[in-house]
Amino acid sequence: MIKHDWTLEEIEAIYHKPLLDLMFEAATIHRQNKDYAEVQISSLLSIKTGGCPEDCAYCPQAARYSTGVDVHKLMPLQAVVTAAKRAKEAGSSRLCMGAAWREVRDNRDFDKVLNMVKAVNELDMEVCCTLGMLNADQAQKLADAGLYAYNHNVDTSEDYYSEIITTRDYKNRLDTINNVRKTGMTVCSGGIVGLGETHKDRVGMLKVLSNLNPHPESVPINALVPIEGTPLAEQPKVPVQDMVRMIATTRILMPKTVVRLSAGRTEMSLSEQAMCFMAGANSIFAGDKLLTTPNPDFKDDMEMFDILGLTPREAYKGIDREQFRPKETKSEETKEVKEPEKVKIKIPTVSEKV
Ligand code: SAM
Ligand code: DTB
Ligand code: SF4
Repeated sequence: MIKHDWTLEEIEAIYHKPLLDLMFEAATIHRQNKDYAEVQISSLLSIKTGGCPEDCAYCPQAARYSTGVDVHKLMPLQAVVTAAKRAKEAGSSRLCMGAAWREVRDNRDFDKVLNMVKAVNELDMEVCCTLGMLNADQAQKLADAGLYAYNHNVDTSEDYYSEIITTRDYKNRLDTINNVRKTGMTVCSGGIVGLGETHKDRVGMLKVLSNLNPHPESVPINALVPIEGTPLAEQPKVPVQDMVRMIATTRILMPKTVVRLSAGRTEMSLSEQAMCFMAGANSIFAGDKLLTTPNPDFKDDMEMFDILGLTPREAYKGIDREQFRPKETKSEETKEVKEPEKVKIKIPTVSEKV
């Protein structure tokens, strides 16, 4: 049963079950609702890195922390296409392009991103972007370019949010998610475990996500990657059982959603990741880099898939591909210029002239 009115008490009761009962329940629901052996694989590409004006306490790309991240401006289209082809050949069905922006602006960089979306779509990959806040018009332009998913994480509970980010508020995040939803694109929204939040905050975050109607099609659960130079550099490693609890609870609350075991896999053994798949995870980021930090390489992940009997899901499986083709919109430069209406000039008669 799909529910959108989960209460904190109901979610807490699930989240705090004995771990093996929780895993068993999540695995059962997973098997009832999904082909549990099929795992969706996305690759990340940072198309604009670092120099971000925001103060997200976890982020290596915030300009105000000195993290040593390699700052670069927007990548050229050709380099994006090359990276996308490489990801597709390695086995990814989706490319997620990330930009260290607070929000999208209506400028030439945004036009370039729209062209990147079209170009990657034409490779028959699912295309995702994570570019910060969007207004309704910008969301529609991305949808028209053929974007399949937009990632915008709520990150944590509303109560804990201001401890982590002060340069925008929770409502801003929900407004962007709403703008994405209205276009027909799919929503990817999740959060981070290990920011110093309480169990109640984690439950609170899952309440927000599971009360969205419809549920996000994809929910990434990230373990904090602690970055030197950020305020959260000294956070302890997230225990694997906490990731399992979050993934299993997400699976139970949102049975049909793709639950993504996201950042933090380099710190996990194969058996720890197996527990996460058992608890209902059915997606990963693959490729040796997330946005700026390391990730297991494809070869190791494919070996893991072999051992666990998992298979990659093909792009657009069970989805109306035509709905996500770029629309035939004309760019500003190529729009037909309408002939100006002829102005009728009345030529004065000789008698009028005098
Ligand atoms: N600037 C855009 C934004 O904030 O929406 C898009 C890029 S941002 C890097 C995308 C997401 O990456 C963040 O919302 C956060 O959930 C995740 N993230 C960033 N740094 C992380 C870290 N050190 N550990 C885990 N997740 C992280
Ligand atoms: C998400 O939830 N996790 C990804 C993706 N969405 C954009 C990003 C993880 C970033 C980890 C830190 C880094 O590599 O910079
Ligand atoms: Fe900027 Fe996004 Fe990093 Fe926040 S998470 S500092 S908005 S790049």
